[in-house]
Amino acid sequence: MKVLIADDDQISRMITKAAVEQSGHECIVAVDGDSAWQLYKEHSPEAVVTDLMMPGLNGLDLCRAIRAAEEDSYTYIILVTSHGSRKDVLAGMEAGADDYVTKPLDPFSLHIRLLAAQRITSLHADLARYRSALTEQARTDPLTKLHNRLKLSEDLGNLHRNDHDYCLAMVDVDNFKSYNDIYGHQAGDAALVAIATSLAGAVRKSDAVYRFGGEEFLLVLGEQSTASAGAVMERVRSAVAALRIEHSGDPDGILTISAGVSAFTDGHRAGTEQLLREADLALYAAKASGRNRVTL
Ligand code: GH3
Ligand code: MG
Ligand code: MG
Ligand code: MG
Repeated sequence: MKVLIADDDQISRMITKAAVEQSGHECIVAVDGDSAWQLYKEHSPEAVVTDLMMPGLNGLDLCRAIRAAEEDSYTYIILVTSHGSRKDVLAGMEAGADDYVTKPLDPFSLHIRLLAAQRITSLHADLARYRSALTEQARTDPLTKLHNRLKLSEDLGNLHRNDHDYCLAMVDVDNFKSYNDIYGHQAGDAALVAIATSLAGAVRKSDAVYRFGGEEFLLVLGEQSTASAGAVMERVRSAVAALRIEHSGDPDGILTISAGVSAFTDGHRAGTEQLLREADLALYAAKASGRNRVTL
């Protein structure tokens, strides 16, 4: 572990440092509470061994500052108290410390506490990884691996909050019901994956592609105008057609998509629901006028 030591007394500092190193850990040493806080932010140590009484930021302040700053990580905090008085220990634990040792420091006492620290911090690291994997999974469509609607509503919320211009493109696969009927559901699934990959590959890194529903996708494009979003979508449409996935039930003989575009720009700042409706209406027009096309 990376262990931060905070003590204003030079002798105590050296004793603590020797004990921590003897336990096989890496040391970062601070001469008071303020520099301990700076070093904490700089190095994110797994454990902190801190004196209670220090000028400036004291041990209790340091505990509170660390606990307030923690998000996904957990820092195991061990207080070094000269008195070992119940009152000091209670205040320390209430401020966020996990354990304490008394001065004069017994290296063995510190060693066994650092073993506990290691176990607790690695458990917290596992939990943080698990939590972030779940967060990711909850926002991913399992078939296509695209973002799902939960992620879409979060992203649209952020775009609106930041007042950024963007365009929406609602995409629907043409005659897909008959594709399933002719080629089977499994082939249908494989075609959806191929189309999803093609959509994601045809837009810029800053644009985002979501699976909106069964064979419907939504693209969020960081475009300034409907016209330029239309040009992007025309490229996307031809990229899907270029896959040349055979579909005998389609007039073109291949799987194609239709798309409808709406825009959140200076002239038009409608709400999310309204923009989705507008993109859907444009999509409906694309379908009605013959499919395999983009409508603004
Ligand atoms: P249109 O050109 O008007 O969009 O015709 P369509 O046949 O694509 O439209 P419709 O909405 O009637 O059919 C959509 C079909 O998409 C119905 C459903 O079986 C299929 N579908 C939806 N989700 C999935 C999926 O996850 N896998 C597969 N294989 N098919 C799906
Ligand atoms: Mg002191
Ligand atoms: Mg549909
Ligand atoms: Mg369809």
